[in-house]
Amino acid sequence: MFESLKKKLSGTVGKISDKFAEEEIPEDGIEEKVEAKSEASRTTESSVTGSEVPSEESSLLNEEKTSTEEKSAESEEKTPKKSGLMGFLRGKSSSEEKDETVSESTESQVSSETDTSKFDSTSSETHDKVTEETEDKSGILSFVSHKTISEKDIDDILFELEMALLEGDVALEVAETIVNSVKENLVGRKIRRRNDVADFTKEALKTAISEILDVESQDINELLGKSRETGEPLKLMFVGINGTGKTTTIAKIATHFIEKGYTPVIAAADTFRAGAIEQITHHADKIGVKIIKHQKGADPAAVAFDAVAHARAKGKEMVLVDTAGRMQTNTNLMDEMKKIKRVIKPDMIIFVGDALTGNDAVEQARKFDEAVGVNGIILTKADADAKGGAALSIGYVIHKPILFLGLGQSYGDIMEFKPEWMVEQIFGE
Ligand SMILES: Nc1nc2c(ncn2[C@@H]2O[C@H](COP(=O)(O)OP(=O)(O)OP(=O)(O)O)[C@@H](O)[C@H]2O)c(=O)[nH]1
Ligand SMILES: [Mg+2]
Repeated sequence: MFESLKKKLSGTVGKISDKFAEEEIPEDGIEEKVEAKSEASRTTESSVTGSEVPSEESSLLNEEKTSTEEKSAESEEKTPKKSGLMGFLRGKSSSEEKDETVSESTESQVSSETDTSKFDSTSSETHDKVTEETEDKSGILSFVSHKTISEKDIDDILFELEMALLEGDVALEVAETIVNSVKENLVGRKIRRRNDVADFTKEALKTAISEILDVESQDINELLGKSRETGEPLKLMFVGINGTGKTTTIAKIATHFIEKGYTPVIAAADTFRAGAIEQITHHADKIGVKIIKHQKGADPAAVAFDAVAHARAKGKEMVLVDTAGRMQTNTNLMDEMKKIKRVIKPDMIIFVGDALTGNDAVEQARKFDEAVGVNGIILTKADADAKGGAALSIGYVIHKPILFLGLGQSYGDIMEFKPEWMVEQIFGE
């Protein structure tokens, strides 16, 4: 499930990582560097206190640093292109402006610290920053070892991601939101270890997708608990175009809640399509649920009304209303749905969409929402859905939660949808 979406996102992590792999960022971060130079550092520290004369190694190191900085400063004057580690610090984009003050004073520290005796500067501002850097990254060498991610670094890759998401049937507004969120999250972040890039990117994508999936949801279990207390059945009306899986889903939902100890009743309110009443009767018989039906061509609202009356009379907690997916015209279909809604006043109107139809499912959801108001979504055929576009987009676009996913053709093939679960599917190992 969602394999293709997973691949696209991990591809982006890879591409952004590769982009920075050419940069001179230490593989294991500054700790390793500090360790390698520990002798030099120790000597440097001693020299700060003035108790020892700096060793040859330490002076050598300082010389190296001075010449690197000079080169960088020179190259910066000639060309804005970033060069070397100091180039990273100097190559500021607009988004790096926020770090500008720190970077600049850090650089000036580097220059002044080339004479290690000046390390313990009397300038309290400089001293604070050095201390901060030193405590934070355990070594004065550390502040030449990072690069700040700029918009320019990732723009092309994120554009590619946006295109890939669109190809994967992710809705335009969702693809844009993801890309903007990732950009906002990454730009300005400092890379200190090579692995940081992959970790940051993965986290940024995860955050973006979690936010997209975070739609406030009504808990059917809670509503059912209330129904049991009040004796008023919970009325769920299932809508969607033909063939998306409404009838099968009703049988699955009934099975799901029977297992939780509730007693549903089904209303065969698709009186339009030939064979629809027989189809749902067959399911109801198989799972042992009472079905209320009239003859073909009868008024669907009247069937739904009778089912509610039956549930009230018999103390059943839920009414599941099957509806038609096609009428003579689409206007007729929506009018029919509005009429059922007026007559039984459902607690929830649940849109059933076929995950495999991607953006079409999203557009259908939008239309039903505009016509009758949708409270929740069930996406069917998720078992065969590699793209994940509809699952990712549909809730965000109509601001309604996905309640369940259909995962096959058997009655047990349904699961409650949890955003965390989808995030895990996409980013888990
Ligand atoms: N693989 C898979 N197939 C499903 C799923 N849900 C439904 N189907 C299949 O989709 C087809 C259509 O399902 P129905 O339940 O008849 O769809 P409907 O929305 O009631 O269709 P109409 O009555 O024509 O409006 C059937 O063959 C189902 O078995 C699912 O989650 N996974
Ligand atoms: Mg049907």
